[in-house]
Amino acid sequence: MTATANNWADKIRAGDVRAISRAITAIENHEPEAEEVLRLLFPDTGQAYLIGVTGSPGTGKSTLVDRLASRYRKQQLPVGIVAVDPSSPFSGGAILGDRIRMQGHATDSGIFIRSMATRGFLGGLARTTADVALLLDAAGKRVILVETVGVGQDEVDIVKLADCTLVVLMPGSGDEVQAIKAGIMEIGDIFVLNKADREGTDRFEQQLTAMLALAPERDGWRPPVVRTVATEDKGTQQLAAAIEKFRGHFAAAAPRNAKNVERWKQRLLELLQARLMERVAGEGLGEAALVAVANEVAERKKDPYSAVSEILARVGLK
Ligand SMILES: Nc1nc2c(ncn2[C@@H]2O[C@H](COP(=O)(O)OP(=O)(O)OP(=O)(O)O)[C@@H](O)[C@H]2O)c(=O)[nH]1
Ligand SMILES: [Mg+2]
Repeated sequence: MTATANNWADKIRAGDVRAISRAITAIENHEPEAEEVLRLLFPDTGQAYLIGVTGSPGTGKSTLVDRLASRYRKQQLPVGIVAVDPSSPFSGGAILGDRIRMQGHATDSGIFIRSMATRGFLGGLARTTADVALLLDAAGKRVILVETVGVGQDEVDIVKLADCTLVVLMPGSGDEVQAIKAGIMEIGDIFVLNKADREGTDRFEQQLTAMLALAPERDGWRPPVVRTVATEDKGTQQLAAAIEKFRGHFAAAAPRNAKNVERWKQRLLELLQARLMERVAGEGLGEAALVAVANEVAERKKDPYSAVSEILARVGLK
């Protein structure tokens, strides 16, 4: 380990905002230094509670995150917020809006806010988010809120990292219960019915509750529905209480360990895959070379099994 990495890690542990920001950029760009720093910091992780917040665009996720963050700050808990927007390659309007809304926290050093909009060129936004969460954990954040727009597999993978996942819904505007993607329903530990000031809230809640009643309990937990009006800070106390209840429900060592082991198993597989792909790419098998091989296979000039064996042989694996 280099002195620079050690120094950098020390600053992160101390919560130095610039050191944290630089490390996140390094993680996003897959710089080798990022891994070095993460390795040093890993023993300091495992303290933070990670809350995933997902839902369709505009349902009020950022407003809710902002409200929850304020609550945790009142309890003196250091908070990290990561807003992931996989749909836009650059920081888009929505994220800028988030920044402005979260200005209320701008002078509070106990809160760290970062938006991530870019996919690393080697893919793996979920992996990047997981590493950023570890970093914030090592930096002393005790609650980490990760906001992501729940549409694709990437987002589902991101919330899989979370200790507790909130699915944010709102009445009306086509967000009808029937239209909600099954994948999103399955990942919710708590369902937040935000914009409960709107018409159709009662009917929506009835439908949602009926639908959730059909789903099997998970380890004795039945996901509750919590009504909120985030803009007026209504129901957010009940939401924080529901999160605490969920946390308590899974606080017993055995299920928590099982969940952790399962999560690390998945992450190890992802890392292995990523590492392997990086090595393969390093051996000159980039996109173009891969297409060339795929062409040969498509034209039946080569079988796919031999093709993969040849690729593995290039990186010294049989
Ligand atoms: N009426 C009403 N409006 C709300 C409520 N919560 C949020 N809003 C408004 O809904 C709009 C979207 O809120 P955001 O918090 O940005 O929603 P979001 O889910 O983070 O949006 P994206 O990140 O773009 O997907 C804003 O104009 C909010 O002021 C609510 O409870 N009631
Ligand atoms: Mg948002």
